[in-house]
Amino acid sequence: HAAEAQRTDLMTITRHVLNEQGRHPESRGDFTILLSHIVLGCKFVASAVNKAGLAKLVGLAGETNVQASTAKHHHARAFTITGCRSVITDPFVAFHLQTRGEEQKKLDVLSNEVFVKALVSSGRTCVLVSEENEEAIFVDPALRGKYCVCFDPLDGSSNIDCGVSIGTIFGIYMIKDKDNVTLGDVLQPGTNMLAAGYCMYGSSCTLVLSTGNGVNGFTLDPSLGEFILTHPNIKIPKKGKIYSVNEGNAKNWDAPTAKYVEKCKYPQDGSSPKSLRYIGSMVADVHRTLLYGGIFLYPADQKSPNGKLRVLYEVFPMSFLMEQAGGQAFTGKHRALEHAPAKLHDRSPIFLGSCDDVEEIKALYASESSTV
Ligand code: P6P
Repeated sequence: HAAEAQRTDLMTITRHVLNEQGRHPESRGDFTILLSHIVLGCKFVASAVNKAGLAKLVGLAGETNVQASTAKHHHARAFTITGCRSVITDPFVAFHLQTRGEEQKKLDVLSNEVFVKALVSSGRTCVLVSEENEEAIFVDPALRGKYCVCFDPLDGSSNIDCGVSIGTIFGIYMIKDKDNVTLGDVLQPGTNMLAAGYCMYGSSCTLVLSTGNGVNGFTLDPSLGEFILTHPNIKIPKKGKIYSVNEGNAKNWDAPTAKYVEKCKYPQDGSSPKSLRYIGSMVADVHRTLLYGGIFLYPADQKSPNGKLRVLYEVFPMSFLMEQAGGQAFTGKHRALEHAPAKLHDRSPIFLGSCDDVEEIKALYASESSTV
């Protein structure tokens, strides 16, 4: 009977968050409404990604037309969205409007538009930061809510054409005064984040989320169109057997990173070498690290002194999740979440994963700075 009861007791992501919000008596359901719009965006992208091969949506924006030579991605100018609710009430309508007649949009641009419209139409956001938009998006005052969402709508999109898993990454903050929101409200340390998550579009569609009370994983059941709790209370193993880094950058690494990777390959304590697993899509590499343990590194190097990954919508959300799952996240100088970005698309080096593994690289950086 227990198994039967379990099978019919569908713990959807919405129900799970409602339960968690129950712990905050003052909450009026705003967060749950915001999350339901993020979930809708993820369902849309999952469906578009699955259809991509058929609908010729594959590939990046601007790849074929003339401006591609100047900018790989369309960076829309700053814009305020007005009256969004009246125009597009549902991302699916948006999608069909866009594909009917118009030149089909590419997945990265399409995903961004769907998330922006879904977040604005939720009426719970006042400022958005997207990897796809050069400037922050300040929502029309009539539609404003108290949250800021920083997101990468389709991270790893360069992998679309070969079918490697890609994903959406997001972080959520509360804004003190939504009617006077400024860029300063967005450029805050990751320690102020309320919630973070990612949705991985792979062999299955998995949404991993933390609202500050542990990490839970949900898998999309396409027959229901619902994300069902499949990975309750994820905890990353204390130590792992995998290191994940782009070894192609080894020539440019600084000494502590080089020493650490050397230790992974030629351990001096008689332990067996770690395995190297590197997919090149952050969501996929981080998801494997979270479930199997180990360490993911995107270090600084001479080519990119601040590393490659972006603070607001790659480093912060993934660092938040790692800490909530009992792991660590380090920039080479300090705890990743304590960094305060100066600009919207700032980058930061990142070492995240199992507690003991990150501890080792922290010790190497500490000893280097003490000898300098
Ligand atoms: P590299 C994908 O383009 C991305 O932004 C992340 O998803 C991924 O972790 C990283 O870049 C891969 O970078 O330089 O190793 O190809």
